[in-house]
Amino acid sequence: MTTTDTATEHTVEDFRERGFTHVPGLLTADEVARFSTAAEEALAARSHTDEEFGTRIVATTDAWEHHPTLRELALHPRLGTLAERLAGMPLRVWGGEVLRKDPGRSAPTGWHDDLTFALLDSRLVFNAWIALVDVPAERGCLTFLPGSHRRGGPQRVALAEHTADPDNYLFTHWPELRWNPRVAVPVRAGDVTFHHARTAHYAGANTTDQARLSFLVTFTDAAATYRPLPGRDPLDLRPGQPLPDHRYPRTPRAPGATT
Ligand SMILES: O=C(O)CCC(=O)C(=O)O
Repeated sequence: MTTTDTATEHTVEDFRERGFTHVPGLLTADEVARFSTAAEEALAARSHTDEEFGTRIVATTDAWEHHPTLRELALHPRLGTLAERLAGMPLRVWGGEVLRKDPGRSAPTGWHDDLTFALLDSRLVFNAWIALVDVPAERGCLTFLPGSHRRGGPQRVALAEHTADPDNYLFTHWPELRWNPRVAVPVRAGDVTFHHARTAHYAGANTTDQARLSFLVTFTDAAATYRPLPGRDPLDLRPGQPLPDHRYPRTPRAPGATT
């Protein structure tokens, strides 16, 4: 039985109710080995370290567009089929990057939601965080605030609020989130967690002696349009423009996938 077969109603409900879900065993061990090698190649070719927000994550820039093996991962039919089941709507791939948290000089990824940064007008944006090594809590697994994607108030705050106070802007704007249970999700190599762009999340520092390596794929509603943010307009698209198919392809489906 494949992972897509086991994307049960429970997984879909979990994603919609809690704003995240964990699917074990998306990738085989051979795939993990191949995509990890590709991830390291892409990091060596073109990467930057996030010092601005202090996470010290080493990340690629548009790896899914430049590295053919990572493009395969971003457009992996099992992943795409799962993503569309969770979403219940047609999707596009909007991004795919390698993230590495090195041992030694690692730091936590502060509490944030992804919609604050999203350059999209979209009914739904969400990430698939694919583990390419085992990631127990000590290596910096993701931690979520369940249900936080359904909080009241504005859909998203101004990017400037995050810039002014990257680790606390969510709690300043939505103080009730402080009292939300926090759910850490340790993952094995080849597992994937999906989280809604409005779900508050965090990741601890990597306190182990092995790098934390993952690949992040961002999905959006296929009908999304480009929406630059004040001071942030990096793409060669007009505000309100539908996303071009050649650059942001529709999500591929596994052969025989039904819904
Ligand atoms: O990998 C991390 O530490 C953070 C990732 C993240 O924020 C995300 O996937 O949205």
